[in-house]
Amino acid sequence: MQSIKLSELSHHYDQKVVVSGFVENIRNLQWVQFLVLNDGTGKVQVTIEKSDESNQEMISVVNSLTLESTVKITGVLKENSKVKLNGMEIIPSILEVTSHSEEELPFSYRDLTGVNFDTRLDYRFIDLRNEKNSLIFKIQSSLVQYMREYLYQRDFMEIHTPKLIGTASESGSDVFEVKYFDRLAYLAQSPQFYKQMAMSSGFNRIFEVGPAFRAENSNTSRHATEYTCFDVEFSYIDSYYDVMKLESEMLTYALEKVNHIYGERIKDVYGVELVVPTLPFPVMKLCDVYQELESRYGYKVEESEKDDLTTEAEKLCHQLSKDKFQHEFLFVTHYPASKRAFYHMRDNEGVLQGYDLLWRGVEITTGAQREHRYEEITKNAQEKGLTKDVEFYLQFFKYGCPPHGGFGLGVDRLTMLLLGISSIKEVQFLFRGPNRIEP
Ligand code: AMO
Repeated sequence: MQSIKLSELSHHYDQKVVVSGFVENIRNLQWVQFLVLNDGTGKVQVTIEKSDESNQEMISVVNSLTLESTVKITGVLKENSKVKLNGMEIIPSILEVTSHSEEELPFSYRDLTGVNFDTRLDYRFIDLRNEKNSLIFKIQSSLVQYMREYLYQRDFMEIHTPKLIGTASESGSDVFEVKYFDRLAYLAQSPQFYKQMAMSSGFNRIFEVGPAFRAENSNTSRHATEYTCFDVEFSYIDSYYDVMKLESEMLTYALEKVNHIYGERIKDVYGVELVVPTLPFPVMKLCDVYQELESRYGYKVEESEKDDLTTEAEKLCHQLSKDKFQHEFLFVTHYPASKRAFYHMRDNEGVLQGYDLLWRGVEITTGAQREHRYEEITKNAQEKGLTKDVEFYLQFFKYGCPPHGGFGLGVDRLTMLLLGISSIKEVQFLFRGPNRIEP
């Protein structure tokens, strides 16, 4: 018999059941032994009467059983209003210890207050047994599922591009080198070039959810050296407004679904209200953002810093967006072309056809219409001093390539903001940063 999920036990009263899980609690009393089993979906009490002759073998097993061992139990499920845990218990006939846990855990994962954060990361597999921590990944999985679902419904196809590449994909400085037989290779910073290649392959609408590697030696709350990027690219667009529209609709769709399933729990467990955004998301030009930050909140920066959002300006954008638009998201456009990637399209006046999307004061996305005309993209690459490295990429535009655009959305940052968690380290399954590459 297969183990059934503890969350579904209530359909099986007075039936023989097989259940498996971690031993969360053991009470060894004079006349009876109680175990609490936890399988990640729920918990159940197992009751072993000591007076029953046929239980003697099980009783001796429980006598030496340690917390956090895993067991498989066959028994009958009984309703019992005296049992505090869901008013039910299992009366077992077979108890099998499937793994033995050491007596002492490195820390108690049920109450993490005061536990050193690095110790938690060293023993992340134990840290993730904490319900609040494992819930992060259930919610993240649901969020990504619904973003995928939105795209599948619109004829997008998921592709998988290589992460071992011959040349740097974004900027040369932040790239990890790896020894590749007798030459060097690099870890992909983004699937940028390949998702555009898919457009010139006639794929029309693609996305990819995969790792991106950044050799940024910065210890901030929102940077990791490896993170998960949700990348989208699609053809036959008229402008970058089509890209912003698709992204905002996708996010709204997914957040609405997540709210339906997890909204209450997010509020209870993380103390954060999930506000399903309204469409369309507000849009502001970069120069207007700075102007309003100054006039509304007295925030001033040097002219030379105004070609991008400072971290402080990003944070203030949360307030600005709420005050001005009653919205948590904000698209920022009209960045100076000189500061952005060469593959972003510029219009006839040189205005960059790209954007950043901020949520709750943090950048979660860069997106753009791409330059798809061979002569133009070659000129842009030359202006940035890129030629040899991007030669293979420029070829993609030589034999016909539809106008297209897309975006890259950081899944880790999105999760962090959704749950109001202040550090990216908490929302990565295993954080990767300048000082951490293990376990
Ligand atoms: P960009 O470099 O802005 O754009 O990255 C896209 C998004 O990825 C997330 N992100 C990060 N998350 C965690 N740690 C990091 N070190 C990190 N760096 C970036 C952010 C960011 O907005 N090719 C373009 C996308 C495109 O135009 O389609 C790109 O990679 O959420």
